[in-house]
Amino acid sequence: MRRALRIIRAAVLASAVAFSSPAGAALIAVTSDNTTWTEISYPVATTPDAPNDHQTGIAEGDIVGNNTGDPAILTNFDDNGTPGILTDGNIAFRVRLGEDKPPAGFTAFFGVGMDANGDGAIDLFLGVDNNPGGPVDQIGIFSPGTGSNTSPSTTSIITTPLVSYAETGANYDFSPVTTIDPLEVNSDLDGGGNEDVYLTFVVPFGDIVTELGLLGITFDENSTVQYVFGTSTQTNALNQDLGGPTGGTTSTLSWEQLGAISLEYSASGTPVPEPSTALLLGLGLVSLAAARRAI
Ligand SMILES: [Ca+2]
Ligand SMILES: [Ca+2]
Ligand SMILES: [Ca+2]
Ligand SMILES: [Ca+2]
Repeated sequence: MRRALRIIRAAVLASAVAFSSPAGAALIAVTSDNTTWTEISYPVATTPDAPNDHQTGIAEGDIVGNNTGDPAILTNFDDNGTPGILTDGNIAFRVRLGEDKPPAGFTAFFGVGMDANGDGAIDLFLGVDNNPGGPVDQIGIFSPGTGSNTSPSTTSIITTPLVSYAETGANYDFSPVTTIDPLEVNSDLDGGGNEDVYLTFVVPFGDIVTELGLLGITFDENSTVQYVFGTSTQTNALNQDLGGPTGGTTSTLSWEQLGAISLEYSASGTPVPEPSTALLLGLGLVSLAAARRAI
């Protein structure tokens, strides 16, 4: 089975290379300011992440941000200039962290868990693995472990990426917030005395589509996804800080119960509207009718 999957993966990747877009297609500029990015929000309209709730005492792993001008997590998408093709282009994420602790540069793991089929379980992780214990600093697409991956306590990450990318000035950036966000309100949200920083990375979207396809999930830029974000001092779990809740990195609550999974977005970054009141009312009447029938 595993060998068959490898063969399928190789074949799909080969075809992806064969049909890849010409060089020079528009890319997301990793230092572009926040005004061109989409802020990721949570169902509970609280601070996207509290300062000083990280588990390790290292503010470089403390996700910080608010809803009043200093966003914690943002996304961006470019469609490769091919609006008719929904599986190419690039997707990017940006997270705000409490400081750049010496040595200069990001020296931890930042993971973006994707629930790409709405069942509450993380299907893939995208991430920046700059953990000193790792083989090399890299961006990657990672597989979750064999647990249910529905809560912090059931989630793990296979440390060897399915696909990896060398970090370059085109797909990776780690910059002080005042150089990234012209609308900056407070540049030190954790109050630690050091300017906050934005970590930004880009992943080729087609590779995500391919990996989800191997899991049996059909996905394109219009597909709905929810995200879990976290930092870690080891690549195999998000042990440092989670976007959303205060603490909770070892919680047995589901991602949703914990408030650690985002609202729904299309992969291209458009918020998916909540079901309308009329629809909810309709569903309520249907269930009421069903309940009456059951009595
Ligand atoms: Ca935090
Ligand atoms: Ca550092
Ligand atoms: Ca899922
Ligand atoms: Ca700070």
